[in-house]
Amino acid sequence: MSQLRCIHSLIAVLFFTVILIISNNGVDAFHKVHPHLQSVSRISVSGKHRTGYHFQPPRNWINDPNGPMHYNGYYHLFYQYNPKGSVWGNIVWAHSVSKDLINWKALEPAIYPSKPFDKFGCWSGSATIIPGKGPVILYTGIVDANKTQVQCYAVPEDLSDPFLTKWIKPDEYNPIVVAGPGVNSTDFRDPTTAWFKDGHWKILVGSRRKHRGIAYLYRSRDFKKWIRAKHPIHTAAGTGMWECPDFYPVSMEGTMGLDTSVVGNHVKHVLKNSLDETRFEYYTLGTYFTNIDRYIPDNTSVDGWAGLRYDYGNFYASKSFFDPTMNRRILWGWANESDTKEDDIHKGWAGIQAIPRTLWLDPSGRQLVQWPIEELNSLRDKEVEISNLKLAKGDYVEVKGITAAQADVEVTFSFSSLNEAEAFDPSWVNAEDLCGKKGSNIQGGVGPFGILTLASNNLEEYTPVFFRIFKASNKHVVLLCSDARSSSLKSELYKPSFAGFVDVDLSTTKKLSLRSLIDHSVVESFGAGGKTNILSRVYPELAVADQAHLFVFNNGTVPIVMENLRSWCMKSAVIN
Ligand code: DQQ
Repeated sequence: MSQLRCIHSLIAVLFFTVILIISNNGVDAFHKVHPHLQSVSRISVSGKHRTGYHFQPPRNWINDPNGPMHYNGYYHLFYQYNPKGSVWGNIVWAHSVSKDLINWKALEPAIYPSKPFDKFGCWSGSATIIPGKGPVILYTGIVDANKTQVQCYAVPEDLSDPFLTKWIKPDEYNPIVVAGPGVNSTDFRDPTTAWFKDGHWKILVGSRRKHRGIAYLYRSRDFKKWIRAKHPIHTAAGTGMWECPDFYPVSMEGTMGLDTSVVGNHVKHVLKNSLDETRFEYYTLGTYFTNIDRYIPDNTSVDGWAGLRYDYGNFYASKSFFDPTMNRRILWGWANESDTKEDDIHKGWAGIQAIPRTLWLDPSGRQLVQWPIEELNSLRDKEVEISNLKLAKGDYVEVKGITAAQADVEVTFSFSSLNEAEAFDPSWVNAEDLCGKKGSNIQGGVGPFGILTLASNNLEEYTPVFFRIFKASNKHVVLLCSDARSSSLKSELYKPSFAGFVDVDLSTTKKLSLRSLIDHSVVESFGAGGKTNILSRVYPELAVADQAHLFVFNNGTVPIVMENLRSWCMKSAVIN
């Protein structure tokens, strides 16, 4: 009997391990740790796949954007950085400043291990600007080799320095928060930007209890003494460790962003968490009940692994901030790698940041919408425009005259009828699986149609970004794919068939738009005006530099009209 129980437990353990491995997005939970490689630095850095206008430092490993903010005329981007090598490790807060969020000047690291409470690492966190006083950074300090985590604060040494180059960690009150009884001290990190309500500053800290994701709430009157609230602001079963929580209001009308402290009937709140177990993020929209300091997601928001994502591709540990100069909320995300650690060591760098995106609530109230910040347009150079091009079944048309490896493409497609749309099987709940089944070469009814980015001369390599429309019992289902499977001749890369469903009503308009920011090893796409977005990191062997091409295509039986395509060669940003 006991033997049987033993076998059952073994099977159960095996089953859950397999589920975890499968669901783990092809990467290990937490950052892959390779102690012997952490301080291996290359003398030369490979430029082959380096980006022209996506943020990346001259060399080495980067991950999460930290505490972005605008202060006294400058945008500040801090980010997790390994100064000694191109795998994760030796983490400091690197620091760059910018006037326009596109061109960046690097400064010395703002925060690095220097105190007993952060001797083993300075991990992610956020900035808060205290009215009349200036910015404060909250970050996670790693205290010991067991990775015990505490929350710490740092302030600028000299507020009159426009770059805020040096940051100090006052001994008084640091660390400001330690995991109390019942809190998992090795999964307790990434404090949010604080908001102010009823005489208190409030922050969230990500954590977990067993497999339940948790956002603990802390309150403070003076930003120094912090007390944990009786209840977390929110938790969700089965989601694992919540990294980099982000919590902020969005206006129920219009596209303007709001300061993090705004509450009221005219706003909804967003809670985003980065899931350590899947390395994907999800967010919910809901109501923040300030009287009890609880957040309750709307019943239209799935609160779990299958929830809404900012981005259905390589996009993680994101963080938003309110930009008062243009009254907008801006989202930054880390675009993690798809190549191998051997490649990262060889090329001397790993990781980039996505293009900052403005974000607002869709009029439906069911989801957010994102769009690249308008400053990006300043890099647009030579333009090619094509209008009213009919794409019959099997047509592939090259868009000539642009630098296809470094471009910005905006295109609108229309279709006269949806009658021939393929039937949708309700069991197709996973968009990525569906895209894997119905790739760009599999003929459909309405679609697949879209663009082939980073395509080599004879189409040995290409990253297709395309729509496919299905007919369900009472509506049409739109799928957006960014399929990396054919992106490179190299086999050992992570090449998923990234995809997301697009919540659009095709009964009123028979059009779909797509924008793709192509940048050597990145294809960052925005479907239907930013409703469904997918960033793919790809490493073509042949489709590089001037050997890369761009096509539009249709592989559905219904002819598609490409109403308009505008494509720009993109200048490189100045990032040092
Ligand atoms: N990266 C940081 C952590 C965070 C994780 C460490 C997310 O603070 O939880 O580099 O990528």
